[in-house]
Amino acid sequence: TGCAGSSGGDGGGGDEVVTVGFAQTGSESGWRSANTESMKAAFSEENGFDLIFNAADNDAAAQIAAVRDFISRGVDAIVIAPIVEDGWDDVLQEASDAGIPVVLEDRTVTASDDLFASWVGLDFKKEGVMAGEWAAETFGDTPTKMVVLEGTTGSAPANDRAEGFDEAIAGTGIETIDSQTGDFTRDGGKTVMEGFLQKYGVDGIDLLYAHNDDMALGAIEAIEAAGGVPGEDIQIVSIDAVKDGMQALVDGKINFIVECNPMLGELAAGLVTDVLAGDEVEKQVYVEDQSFDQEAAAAVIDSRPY
Ligand code: GZL
Ligand code: ZN
Repeated sequence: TGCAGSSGGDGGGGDEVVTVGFAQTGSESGWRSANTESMKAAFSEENGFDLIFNAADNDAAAQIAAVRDFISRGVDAIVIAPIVEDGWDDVLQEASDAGIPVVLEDRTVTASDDLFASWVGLDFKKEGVMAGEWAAETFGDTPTKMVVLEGTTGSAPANDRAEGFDEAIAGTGIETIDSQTGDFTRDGGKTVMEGFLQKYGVDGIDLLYAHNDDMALGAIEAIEAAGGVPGEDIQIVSIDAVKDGMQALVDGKINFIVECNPMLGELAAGLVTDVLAGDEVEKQVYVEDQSFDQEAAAAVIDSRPY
């Protein structure tokens, strides 16, 4: 199996610099900032890389254009965190025709896995199941009105976190009364939650499932502005476990968080190095996630790297 854990190094053999184009989603959340930092640290000059970085501001068309630009510049390898799952077949085929290997990090695509060398990331469906199992254990048969702040429409995490959560709460008293995308941003979470609160009132909502901490943090602002107590009047379960989310958990404003580890840089750089060296690599490299309740968060918050 590919030694995906190997650090950067001179991918092309010898000590020539390896030029890598990295098409990042944008800078939509605290998670994304930590992921970008991890990628830039791994694809560093001292590790033998020349990184061309593009952040597509959550715009799928702009991200595909950035990948086309990398192809025309003849980079040695391309890394992508695909904003959405669909629409990748053509440009990935063009990269393949140009002999440029593609490694996916974080999110996945629906295109055939012949069109990319490897993917490293998290099991989003499992994250949804872990969040849903907490909700099922907490609310059980009690009639519970839930609203959902979905991630970016068409993104793998939004699709899979919804699927996993819904499977885990099947048969419980939890009813989804509304579900809308907040695009993984704080502002998005706040605006959509304001709409939910206008529609149902604080008393009409028992539980919020947010697909990431940034939207949960925006929703907390909206709940407090409406005179509600987040974590009590409306319980909140979220995913990512970034610093601000963990602080809200310690403060009792969020009740449970499933981690989604953004530190994927070393693994991605190892995969690029292996692929360029002609090594066999795993098609999928999964990183483990853990989960936190309020006391577990208090125990680790000072030692968290992001
Ligand atoms: C998940 C990642 C998601 C995070 C969000 O791996 O793609 O995108 O959960 C981020 O915070 O915006
Ligand atoms: Zn190897």
